[in-house]
Amino acid sequence: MSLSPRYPDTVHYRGLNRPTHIEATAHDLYVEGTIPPEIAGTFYRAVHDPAYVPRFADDNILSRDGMISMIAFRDGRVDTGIRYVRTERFKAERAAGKALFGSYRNPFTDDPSVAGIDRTVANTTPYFHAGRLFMAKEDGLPYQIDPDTLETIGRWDAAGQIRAEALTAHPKFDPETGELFLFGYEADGLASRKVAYYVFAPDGTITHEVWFDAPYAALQHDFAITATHVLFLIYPTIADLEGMKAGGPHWIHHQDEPSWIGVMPRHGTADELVWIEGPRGVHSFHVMNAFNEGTRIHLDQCLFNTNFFPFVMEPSGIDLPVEGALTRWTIDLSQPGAGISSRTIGPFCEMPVIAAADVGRPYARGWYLTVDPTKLTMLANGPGEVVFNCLQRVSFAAGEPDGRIDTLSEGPGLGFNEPVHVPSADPAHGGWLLMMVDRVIAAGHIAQELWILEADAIASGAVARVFMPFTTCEQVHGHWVPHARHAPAAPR
Ligand code: V55
Ligand code: FE
Repeated sequence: MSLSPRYPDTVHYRGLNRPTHIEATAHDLYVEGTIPPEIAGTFYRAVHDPAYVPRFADDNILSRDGMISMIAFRDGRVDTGIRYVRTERFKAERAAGKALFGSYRNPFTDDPSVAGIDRTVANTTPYFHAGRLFMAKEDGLPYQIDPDTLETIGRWDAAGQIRAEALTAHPKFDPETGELFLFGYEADGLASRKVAYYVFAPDGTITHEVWFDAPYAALQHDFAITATHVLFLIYPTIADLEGMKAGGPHWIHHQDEPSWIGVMPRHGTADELVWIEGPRGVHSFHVMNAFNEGTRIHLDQCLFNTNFFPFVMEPSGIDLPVEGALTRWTIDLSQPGAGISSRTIGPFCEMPVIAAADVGRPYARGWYLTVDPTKLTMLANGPGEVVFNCLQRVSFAAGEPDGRIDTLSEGPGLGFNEPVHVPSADPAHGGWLLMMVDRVIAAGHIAQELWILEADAIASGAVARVFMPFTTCEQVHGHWVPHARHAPAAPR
């Protein structure tokens, strides 16, 4: 560890990871093609852009300060805006004019002056519930954001009702009840096994709270709901408190430890929670969906043979070729001792997306990003040099993969970000995908376009493209908020 005077020359700060610090708005953007009139709402995006040179040159992308980006559609007009989330951390560093917080999720590397100040950078997912827009990261509580101006309202603990120190950046919304499901891990302190689980009514009031211990202090990035149950997903990327105290990383991946599913009725109690053991060493960041079939529960996820982040593999002493696939795990609530059965249902994938109406239910379609190795671009938009340049759609008939995979693959020179699905009012139409596309226009220079695709005809390409007037850093996750859920303020 050495103090770093300028942005490190690593993949975490190069290419699309080169800091921009842009805060801007632009109205009535230039559009090629025709925007379907039923696309009426706002695509909120989480972007990460470090405001200051990191204290340590080996820091990684997950530490970068969160920005909230919006692309608002109204009457065929498109507006955009982006602002930093004014986290407690951002405000302290802006006042000092330099980074005060140290490495990713290691408070022992911080300047002593910031002890006790909220460490989260709120850089992972925007979400909207009960009239409130949030920006979340799994190491802290979310920050509430004004959905029209993108100004930060502040750290949100539901007026003191949330006692957990952190909440997931992968909220689940039930399409029928309107409930919001959240959990937090390391919920009562650094490297703790405590998990807190909350259910919120459509009006935002907390209706259910459960605390329990996980088998170990795992990186629980995502989780799942079905129509009846909640699934807590434990893969063996485990917090290392002693290593952190020595200035090392938060996470060590344990290739020899089992994975686990904790399954509980949605409104159940800790003594109804059942732990089912799964394969050793595997890891997943993202769930596509989960659903019931009789007493069985299926969980579809982007599963890998290890934690693919190089900054997790290296300190863990893991030197494996990374392999992944869309994988279905099945458990049977009538035979929890039978464990987890696993099978491949699709190719190597990340950033899975489904229609909001399908969450927790049997479903027919999903989308995800992958890599077309014949059209590679070295754009450095993630933890590696290679970008996602391929969008695919899988489909299921009576729950089984139907063998059809649609593909939109572009490049070299183009990179795809996680799309959002926008439903159509026409039940015979599969809706739309909105996807930010990065395009290399000269060495070291990138422009961005928002592509609008027919969700069931992605191979046909964009029906409209919105040319973005400025380039932002990389998007993480996004969220679509239709006008029916938030009536936007009049144009500014
Ligand atoms: C991930 C992303 C995060 C994080 C932990 O994609 C895991 C995985 C952008 O922040 O804090
Ligand atoms: Fe995620």
